Amino acid sequence: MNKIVLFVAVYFLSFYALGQSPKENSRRSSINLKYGAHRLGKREDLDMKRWRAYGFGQFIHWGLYAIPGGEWKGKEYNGAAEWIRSWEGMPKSDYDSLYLKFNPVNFSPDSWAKMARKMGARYITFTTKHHDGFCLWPSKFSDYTISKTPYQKDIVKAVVDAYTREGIDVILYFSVMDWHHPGWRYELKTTEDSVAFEGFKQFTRNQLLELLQNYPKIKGFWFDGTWDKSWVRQARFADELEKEMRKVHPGLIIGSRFRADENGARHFDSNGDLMGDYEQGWERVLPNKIEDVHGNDWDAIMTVPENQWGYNKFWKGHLKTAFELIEMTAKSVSLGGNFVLNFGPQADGTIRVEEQKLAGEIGEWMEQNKEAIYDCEYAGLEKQDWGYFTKKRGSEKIYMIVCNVPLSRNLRIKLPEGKGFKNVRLISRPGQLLNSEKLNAKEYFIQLPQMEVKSPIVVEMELISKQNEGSFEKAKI
Ligand code: FHN
Repeated sequence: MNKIVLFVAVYFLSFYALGQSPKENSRRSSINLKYGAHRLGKREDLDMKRWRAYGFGQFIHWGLYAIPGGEWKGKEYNGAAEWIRSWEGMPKSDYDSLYLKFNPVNFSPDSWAKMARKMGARYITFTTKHHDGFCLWPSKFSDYTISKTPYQKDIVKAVVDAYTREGIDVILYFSVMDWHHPGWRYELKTTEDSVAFEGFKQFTRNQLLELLQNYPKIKGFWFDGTWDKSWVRQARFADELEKEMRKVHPGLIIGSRFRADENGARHFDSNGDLMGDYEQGWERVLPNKIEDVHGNDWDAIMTVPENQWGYNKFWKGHLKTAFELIEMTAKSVSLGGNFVLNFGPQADGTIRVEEQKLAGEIGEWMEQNKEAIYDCEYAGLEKQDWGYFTKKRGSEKIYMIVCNVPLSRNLRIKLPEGKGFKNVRLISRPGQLLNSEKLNAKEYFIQLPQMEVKSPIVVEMELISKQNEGSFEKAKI
């Protein structure tokens, strides 16, 4: 008996000393990695808690690609507008001279930030440099920057300052892949390639440290363009650089797209552990169930058309409606993630009317219903066909974001053993309690009143332990 007690104590103490839970540790132990995940489980510091609570954010892709907007000399490019430089229909020299024409005289960072705040965004991810290598800040390490344009002014600074003033946190997007830098390679095949790429690595480090120094208010980096073989083989360099950035900017948030481990595994290391502070792979697609996110933090980024990030004058195919985007936001939060909606401003600095309209419609809904999105998490309740449950962190408050109102107006809910609920009401009519009906030991109907439904409606309630079930209201609307 004593031996068993001793064994159990040593077993658990060993994990405690390593700062890992038994489950996490057993996954970790399979392969010994030098450049794998730096941490197991979620970050629990204040910066990360703040990130986790955002719920909804804005992405902005802006750069030289906004000038052609998906078209060059009367010909239409069928890919994503920000990739037009890679198209044979546009000579590289034409693209590389666009900076001479970049002069966004109507750019008003305050209007952008105000629009984002009214839309309900709590953070922005902003492109400092996309794959074309053009820098929207006056980088000391490049000759291809905003200061060489007729506009000249530092756009990154203007965005960081304006959004911060509006209470919106800023994350900087940075593409490691850089088509402009002479040292960039997709693959390192020769010694000459490796030498050139060493120069590129130092350039990348310099630019990242420069961004941290210039814009100390930022909360994190959103990395992109990290999938090519050349970068995937830089496990040690990227690992050290990540540590260096975190050291100079404590609290910095970095997603899972920055680096690969020594075996080339990306996002998740060779042991299946997340590399970075949150999973950054949900691009234009959302998880469907809580198991899909493996207990990690995550965000999902979404375009309005199928796949256009930078400004595209044509915007073909299905354009997502405000209703669809609100539903995606609700779904993301219900599965413990943040939802981030992309905007592609025009070359003159204005935001297209379709995006302004969407922002207005989403904002109207957010104004009324933000309580069900901000600081909310996975509710632990079985999903129902009418929509999504969210739960206010650290409380028993549950929200039902109803995207499909049943013809019967009865919303089915299923609660865990021993749980009941009270104070059920529409967020939009806090003074009126809703009727409910018990179906069996765990299931209930919440009855919606007759009402016009133009966008998702939100019902709130408090979960209680079953012994208090007597306090169940059956009130008339
Ligand atoms: O190639 C880019 C694309 O242009 C866009 O920036 C998206 C946004 O996440 N990232 C890359 C594709 O994954």
